[in-house]
Amino acid sequence: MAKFTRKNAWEENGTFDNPDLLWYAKAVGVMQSRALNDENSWWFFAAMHGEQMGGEKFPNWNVLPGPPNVPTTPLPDSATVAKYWNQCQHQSWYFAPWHRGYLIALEEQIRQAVISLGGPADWALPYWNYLGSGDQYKIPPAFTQKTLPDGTPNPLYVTARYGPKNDGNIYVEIPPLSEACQGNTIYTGSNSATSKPGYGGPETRFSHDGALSGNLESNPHNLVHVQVGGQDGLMSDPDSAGLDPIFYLHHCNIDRMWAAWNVKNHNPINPLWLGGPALYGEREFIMPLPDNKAWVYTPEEMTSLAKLDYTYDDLAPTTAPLVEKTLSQRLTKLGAKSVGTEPLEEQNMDLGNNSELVGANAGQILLDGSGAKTTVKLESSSWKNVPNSLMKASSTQLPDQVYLQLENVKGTRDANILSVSVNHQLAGHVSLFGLRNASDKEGHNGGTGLTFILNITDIIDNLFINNELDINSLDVTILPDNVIPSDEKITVGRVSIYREEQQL
Ligand SMILES: [Cu+2]
Repeated sequence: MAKFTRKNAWEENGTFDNPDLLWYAKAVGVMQSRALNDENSWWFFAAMHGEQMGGEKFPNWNVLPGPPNVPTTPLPDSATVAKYWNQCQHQSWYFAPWHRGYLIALEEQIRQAVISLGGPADWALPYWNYLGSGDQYKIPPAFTQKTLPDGTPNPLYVTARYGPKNDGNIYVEIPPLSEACQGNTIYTGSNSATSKPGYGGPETRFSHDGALSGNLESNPHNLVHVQVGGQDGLMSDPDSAGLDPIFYLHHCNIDRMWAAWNVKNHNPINPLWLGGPALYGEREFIMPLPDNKAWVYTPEEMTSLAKLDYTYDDLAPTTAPLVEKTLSQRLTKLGAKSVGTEPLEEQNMDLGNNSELVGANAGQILLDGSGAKTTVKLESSSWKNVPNSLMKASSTQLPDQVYLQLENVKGTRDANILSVSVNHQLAGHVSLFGLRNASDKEGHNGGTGLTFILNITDIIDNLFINNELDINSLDVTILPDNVIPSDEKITVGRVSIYREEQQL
């Protein structure tokens, strides 16, 4: 039996009748009463995820609207900052294990504060299962009350949390949010530029920001950040997200999804993943604990919940109905053996590295308020393989998978979601969480921006079946969910199409 069990935050309807939430609120208040340079403070923990103090850069914490009223002094000494701050791992295969350690450290801080207030010694961090049934797509109500039941200010209440429509209604939209990533079978695809990132993300070194998110990180993780935060909300940028108390319940659910995925699927056995960036001589993963000790951990040490002495009240595999896709229905009729209960798209999302570029648009496009349209010219000698393979699709011959790639997407604000369509059919939604850092020339990856990969095989198959598949080109439309402010520029470096042969 694990010592600690993390439970659903929507118990008792997500109100302060749920003792996990009431004690969390009080303990967050204790951490918030500590100074910025105290390693046990709320502010220090948020800065370990990320911060961009000073200079012109957002969020420049002193300009954030309160509450919480975020201190910007006194700063810790520079050695402490270098050791702890700006540590979070994104667009990386270290995303899941780094955040698991981060949650454990925060949970321990909160638990000690709970105990100091006379609360239960087995308090554990609750999770927000936004993909669950009923009202769970909404933020638990305890986070939107201005006061606690005793009338004092509610530390879980945050001003800069605006929601998907920027109107202060906080919920997630399903779709585009989905748990389709749970159907992936491979943690990390190969790490060539055109490879699929897999469930857990591409192989990287220490990656405070990067180009390509793994599927768990893309959806639901990145979408939830931007939908909860809205335009310039704390959750919409990794350098302010840790200031919002809902952050940790969101990540607790991501951690739970990883644990549920591990019931059937394996983590990498690559020593470079197991050992973490410290193996390359880069920064180690390190957290302060309440007794003023530092805790250093590796991804390998994050792979067993039993060893970490906690569990979840629910680790059941996904129960949501999977979206039936035309192509998989077609193949099921044909008796293709690999088409089971998982959608074909997700099964193949992490396969192979035999992809071939079949076309690209003319080059960089600028998104204005109404988005952008572009035409991808197809190279007929390689593209003709796609309709050929769709025509011949059978139980022994799976058709080519077709991927659309948005390369080097750059901009200055993370708070947007792009809807991408091919020939007027929706291909998917991508969240720009991480965009600002990924576009920063002085940033970790030199400002090359974010890259997104969408599987568009079903769209191509629909066009093919309806005799509408143009052999020369595809039209791609990119629409922002939120209006792009006039002082902001979002650019897409290139739009390209790849095909990938399938082997049975
Ligand atoms: Cu996050």
